[in-house]
Amino acid sequence: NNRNIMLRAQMPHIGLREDILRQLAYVVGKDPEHATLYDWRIALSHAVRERIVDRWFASTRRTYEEGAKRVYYLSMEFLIGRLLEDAITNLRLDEAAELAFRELGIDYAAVLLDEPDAALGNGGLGRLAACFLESLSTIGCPAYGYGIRYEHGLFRQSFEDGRQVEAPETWLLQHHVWEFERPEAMFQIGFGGEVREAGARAVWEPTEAVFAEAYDTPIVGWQGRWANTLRLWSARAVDPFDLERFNLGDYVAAAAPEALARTISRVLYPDDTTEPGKELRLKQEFFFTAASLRDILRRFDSEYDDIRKLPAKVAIQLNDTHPAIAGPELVRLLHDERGLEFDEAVALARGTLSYTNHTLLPEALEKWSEGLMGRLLPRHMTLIERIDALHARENPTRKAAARANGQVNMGELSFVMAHKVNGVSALHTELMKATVFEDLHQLHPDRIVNQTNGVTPRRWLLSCNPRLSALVTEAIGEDWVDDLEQLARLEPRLSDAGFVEGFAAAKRANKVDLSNWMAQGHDLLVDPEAMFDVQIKRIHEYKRQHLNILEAIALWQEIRANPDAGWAPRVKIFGGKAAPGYVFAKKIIRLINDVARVVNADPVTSPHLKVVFLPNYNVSLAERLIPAADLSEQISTAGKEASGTGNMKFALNGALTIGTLDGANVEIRERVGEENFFLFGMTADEVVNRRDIANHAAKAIAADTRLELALKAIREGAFSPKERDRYRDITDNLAGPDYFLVCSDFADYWRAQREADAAYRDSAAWTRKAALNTARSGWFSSDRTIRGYMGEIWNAGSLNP
Ligand code: 26Y
Repeated sequence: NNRNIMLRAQMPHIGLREDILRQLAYVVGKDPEHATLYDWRIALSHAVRERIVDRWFASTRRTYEEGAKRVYYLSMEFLIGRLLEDAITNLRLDEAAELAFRELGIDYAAVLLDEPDAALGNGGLGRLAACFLESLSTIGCPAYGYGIRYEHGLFRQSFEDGRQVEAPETWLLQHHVWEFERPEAMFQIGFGGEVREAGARAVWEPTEAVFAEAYDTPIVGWQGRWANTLRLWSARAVDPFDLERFNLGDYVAAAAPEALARTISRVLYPDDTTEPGKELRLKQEFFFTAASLRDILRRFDSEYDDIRKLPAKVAIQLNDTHPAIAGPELVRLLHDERGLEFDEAVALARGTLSYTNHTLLPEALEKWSEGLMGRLLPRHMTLIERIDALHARENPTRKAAARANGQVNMGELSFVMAHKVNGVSALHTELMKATVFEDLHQLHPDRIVNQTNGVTPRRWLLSCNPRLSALVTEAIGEDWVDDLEQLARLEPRLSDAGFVEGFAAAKRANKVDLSNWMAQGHDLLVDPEAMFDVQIKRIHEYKRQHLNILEAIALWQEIRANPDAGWAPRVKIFGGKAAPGYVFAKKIIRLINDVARVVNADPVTSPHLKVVFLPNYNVSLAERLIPAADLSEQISTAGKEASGTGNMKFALNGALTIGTLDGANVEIRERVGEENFFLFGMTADEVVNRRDIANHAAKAIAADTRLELALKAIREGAFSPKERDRYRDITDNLAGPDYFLVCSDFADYWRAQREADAAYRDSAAWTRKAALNTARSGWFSSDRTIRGYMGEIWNAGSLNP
């Protein structure tokens, strides 16, 4: 048996088919004749999971043996998507699995597609956390992700009459194969109550409590060399059942305690910018942060007996301010519960904690009212005050404080409690220093560092784009998979006609696949020869999907006026969800759908222009769209997109970017070369100045007939004939305040789009530019990002053999 385990570790494909059949029988309880796709998927998943577990144990053992520092990534969101294909890719089981299912006469691709996405995140921040987990395992850095096991992830989106309709997401209805329940890892988390002073210390006596129960998912890195753990917390009642009530016949009330407790981990907040200010959200934040810290200290105690070693052995990364309560909570654990002096407790906490900022948008910076926080976390309120006082003593010139004007500013708190604070792109980091954290940066000039985001090449090239991956591997070998800068070696191959043709053929085949999928699933006929122009991301005014659709309208009008001008055919593809309460964003969705209906039905323009909004954009849809994209829309108002990570995925897969100088676009353009990037729009500085110009939007409209006509068409009901003023909010906003400067950037966007058209007509030159994007995107691997955090923030090492 030991020999079998060893063999399997070295050659995981051995016996895969037999194992699938064994799992099907003994775990799923089906024979092959009666197995559904679901049954096959569960059987395959178990067969794959078995092959991870031994490595997982081995990784943990190594970490203990070496006394290595551990990294803890605390995040409210982990947007992992499907897990099965990722595990199969990283264990290099893809060929074996394909073969096994061919022999079994089962459609392997369909088995993979049967898995629901784990959508435990909203967008960029959550997806970044997922890429980081995978890179941490690939690098072999001992690490844990800590988050919440939401029963319902991000809502499912459909369209009714062009409008977004939300339905609950139910990924846990089916058996979730990847998690291990850990009833033994259970902590009681309190809320509310009183604080009793006991000498210099205090004792917090909460009135309300829930259990946090752990569920572990192994995350295996490239080639299975290492596996880390994602530990998600689920809430359950301390006293789950009211027997007395039950015996009295009140069955609903009897079950109430359990239902109430479970609401804490019931659902992911679907908002990614407007701070909800809801008690339940604050409860979620404290719930998972407090449980994680208790778990971290328990593990630390099992190995070390001197708490002063904490910063040397533990690094805790706060993914935005959502777990910021970790600062005061860790101080409470060290000071109140372990008896350290307050100042020392703060110093140890600060040495352990670091904080990533993901946004400068004022509405997304978390602030909690003192009233709410004081009621829910009375001890933490006092500790925050003392942290402020201590910081003010250390820095007499400090202007602001975390606790001010009846609110707790979680950004200020996180900054003060962290030894490093990082931005997620070079531009964003500089803007942090100059704006939100200006004061604190002056006091602590070494604290803010930059770690430009990255994406995992395993998911975002190797597995989502097998055609391009095969071509790359054929050209330069497969070392690129965990050393992405190797892609630079493709550049000399650009003089090789065979390679360039192969590149074009891969893109073309990906586009044919996507066209077929759209024809089957969505009844949409598009020409794979056309340029696939893709904007996929959350719907937001600052991301400016409305700029894109305005350009589509203007283009439609211009083609109608002049159908024979030799237009480069285009398919504009949109995808993305709006926060359910974000009325303006939902209007943008409806406008795009209305425009699509009118434009796609126009026989004059339809050979040249199609507009498509695909519903329910998620990680899996991104994996389908990105490999088939020609043009990547990264058109946010400069200064507003902290980094972007979709922009990197597109460039890596050989799409050209049309974009502003915002977030990581700046760094992408520097690397891929300005001649391979369609730049437009104002810079972040120009944006700020432009807003000071009176009637800036009206002036831009008056200066641009195309823009004027496009807005006029919307206003006159060209896309909503039965309800002419349906888009009044949008047209009024754009003609008036236009805070995101859609109008002011329109003319230059139009110019850049026409340059893209011209470039696309020269298909050989286009392919060359596309291939250069791939060859020069190696730096955007999340492996590079994680190495940056390890060296400059965590002081942590790798244990990979
Ligand atoms: C407080 C709550 C309402 C909230 C919840 C989620 C606030 C923000 C978020 C999510 C923010 C987010 O996804 N930010 C994105 O992070 C990416 C990773 O760093 C960046 O690439 C992207 O520019 C940024 O918008």
